[in-house]
Amino acid sequence: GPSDEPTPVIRLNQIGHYPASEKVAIVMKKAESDAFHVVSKETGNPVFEGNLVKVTSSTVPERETWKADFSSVTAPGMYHIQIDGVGSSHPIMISESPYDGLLSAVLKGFYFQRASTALDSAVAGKWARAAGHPDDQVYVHASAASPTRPAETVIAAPKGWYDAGDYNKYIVNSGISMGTMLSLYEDFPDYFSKSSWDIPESSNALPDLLDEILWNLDWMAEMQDPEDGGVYHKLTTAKFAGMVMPEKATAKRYVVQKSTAAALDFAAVMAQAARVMKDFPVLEKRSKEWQAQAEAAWTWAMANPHQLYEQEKMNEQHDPDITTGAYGDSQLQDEWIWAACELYLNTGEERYLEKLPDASAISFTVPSWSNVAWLGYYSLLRHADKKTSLAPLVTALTGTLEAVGDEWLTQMEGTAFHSVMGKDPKDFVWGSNAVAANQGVALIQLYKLKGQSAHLSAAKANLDYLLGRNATGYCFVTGFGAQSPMHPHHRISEADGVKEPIPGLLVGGPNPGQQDGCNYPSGVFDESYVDHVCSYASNEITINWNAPMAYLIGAMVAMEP
Ligand code: 9MR
Repeated sequence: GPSDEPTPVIRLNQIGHYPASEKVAIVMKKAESDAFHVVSKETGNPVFEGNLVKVTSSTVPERETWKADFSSVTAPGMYHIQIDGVGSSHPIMISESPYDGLLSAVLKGFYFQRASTALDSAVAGKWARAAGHPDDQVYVHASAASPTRPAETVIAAPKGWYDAGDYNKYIVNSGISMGTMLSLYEDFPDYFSKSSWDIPESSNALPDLLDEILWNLDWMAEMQDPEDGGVYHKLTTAKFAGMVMPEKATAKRYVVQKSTAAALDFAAVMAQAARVMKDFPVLEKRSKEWQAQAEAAWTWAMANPHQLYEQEKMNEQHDPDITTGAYGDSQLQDEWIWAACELYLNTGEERYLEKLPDASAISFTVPSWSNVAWLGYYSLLRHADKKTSLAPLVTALTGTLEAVGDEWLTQMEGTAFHSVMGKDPKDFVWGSNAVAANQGVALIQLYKLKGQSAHLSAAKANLDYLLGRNATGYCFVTGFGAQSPMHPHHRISEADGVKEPIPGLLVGGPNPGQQDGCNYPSGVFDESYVDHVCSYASNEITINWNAPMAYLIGAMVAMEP
């Protein structure tokens, strides 16, 4: 009967926990009793009784929540929480491998974003589709004209991942996505050299993670003008396409203006790719080419340090107007830092270090598409032992990360959902779920450096947040969880005629900016989410949000307790 329906009032990770993990549910409403029970699904018997503890949230004081800590339940199995007068929760899984299916799906999410290819039903199942966007005839936009490539010159730049719910391919946003995915491999090579999740290349000699990265790298490599080393900011149609399948979205595609941000992000990615891939015999030669491309992009950026991508200004000067995503950034210090770190690690050339701040000026910022400094710093820390000349900087980076991690541990206690995400309403930007995931990535970097389990636990708390322990009650990955987005702002999911959205995609999440003007159920910062296709500001999916999610889950699985 209806009384058996789980109550959404009990918020928890809807996917699962390792036996040894901290396990917490947050209850939004309470009856008289403080008691809660964890009940075994198999036997129907209670296995644990605990007390709800009132949470004092500093950010939404008027909202009352209670914490149910059931960490002491460790036996693998299926459970639910039962609270008299409140109801029973969504199912809870405790398992030695709670995230394997989720990880495969989130990584396969990148395969589903592939441009220029048909997806075969043997691999894509009911989400099989025809090929679209061959991108073998892409036009040089007037803003990108050069002596050797005047406007309307035709170039080819096939493959790549679609950025998001739209079909364009943006270098800046591919930058952070690729950096994060390459770091996942670089941090956990033992796990990811063997791990496979059914993509067309699964039976070749390369790890699936690198094959997937190569799909986008092959596109990126074509975005550099071989003549001068400059990199086009994006490959795009003039306007966003309608909500149609890729093969129906056939408007003319352009490469537009070269930008300094694109050149530096490109340089960082190509350098990191060269380093990560060079030891595979089939990639040895291309790794040298990527390194050369990285250096050429750096040289171009040094000669053109202020080529900002300002779309409106560009449209005043050139036709046709380009109105797709801008990824415009006016602060490039962090892009210099990232590219400098990757190139320095590959070459040992001190000139790159001139772009890094003094050790005393290091501060922490959570990575985002417009702020990539710490991608470079993570790489430095990863390889620190090989470069003793970096000692003062490495000490400063480690100390900074430690201070941030410890501050987050304290702040977590004052959040409504027992996660780092929630400590500050300002974290709830467009794509806030990626802020949560990138906080998790930072905590994992810290855990790798210092080995303190509290930092790993805090990373897992943000994963719990993303998988359902949050103010919306949604598990934010399509296809996963008891309450999951069904209507992401994603052209393929909307147009393919399949009821279920493409699985394994992280939606943007709560965003009180509500720039899409859709009808949201709430304006409170962490409730400001709507599962409607209209909502590109809270319910779109992107590669730069999926990448830190893949990293966070991938790290958990690779470091399996
Ligand atoms: O993720 C981007 C977000 O940080 C910006 O505030 C927003 C508006 O400029 O754009 C977002 O990026 C979108 C991009 O421009 C086009 N593809 C979809 C992206 C996610 O909505």
